[in-house]
Amino acid sequence: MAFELPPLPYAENALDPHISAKTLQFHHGKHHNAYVTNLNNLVKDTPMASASLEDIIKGVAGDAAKAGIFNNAAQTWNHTFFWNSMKPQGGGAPTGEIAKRIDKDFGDYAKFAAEFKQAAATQFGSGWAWLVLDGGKLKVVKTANADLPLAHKQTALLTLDVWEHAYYLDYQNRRPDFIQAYLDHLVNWDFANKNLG
Ligand code: MN3
Repeated sequence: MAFELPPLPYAENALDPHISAKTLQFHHGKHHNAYVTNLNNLVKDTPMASASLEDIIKGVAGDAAKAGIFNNAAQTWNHTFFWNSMKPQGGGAPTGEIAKRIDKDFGDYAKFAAEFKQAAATQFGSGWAWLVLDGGKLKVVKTANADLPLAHKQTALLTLDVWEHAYYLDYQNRRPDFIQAYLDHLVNWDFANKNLG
């Protein structure tokens, strides 16, 4: 069965004004959709067509001859994960187990937020900022282009897309304002808690 574009977990205007309906229409309806379509075309009539997205990503990571499959499979996975990393009226200080783990591994929420902002702002060009679990410890990491924690034996807990298409319609060149809005108004800590397992 072909891979499908999952619906957004909220209405297109639900994250407004921090992320506009217009941005979500393009970002989900055009960009995310194109990765799914490209992936289906690339794996058609191969054993990968019936594999899980995660198995495809792990199977082709680091294989230069399969970079196109990796990029489109990873971007399909990354965007679904990104939509779920946000919710309307989200953001602010964490709750539940993730709050305790952030205090333990970063010192406090403010130190985590500063590290996350730095990673997201300094990812040169296109990429992603992540909160991950790495060997039992929380870490902030950034990845370039389609790269993702799964390719580095890390468990993703939250992500922020810092490709220009994620914020240009709403923030133009002001990536730091987009990062701040994500932290203050959008982060879905329930999703991070669920990903802690
Ligand atoms: Mn994107």
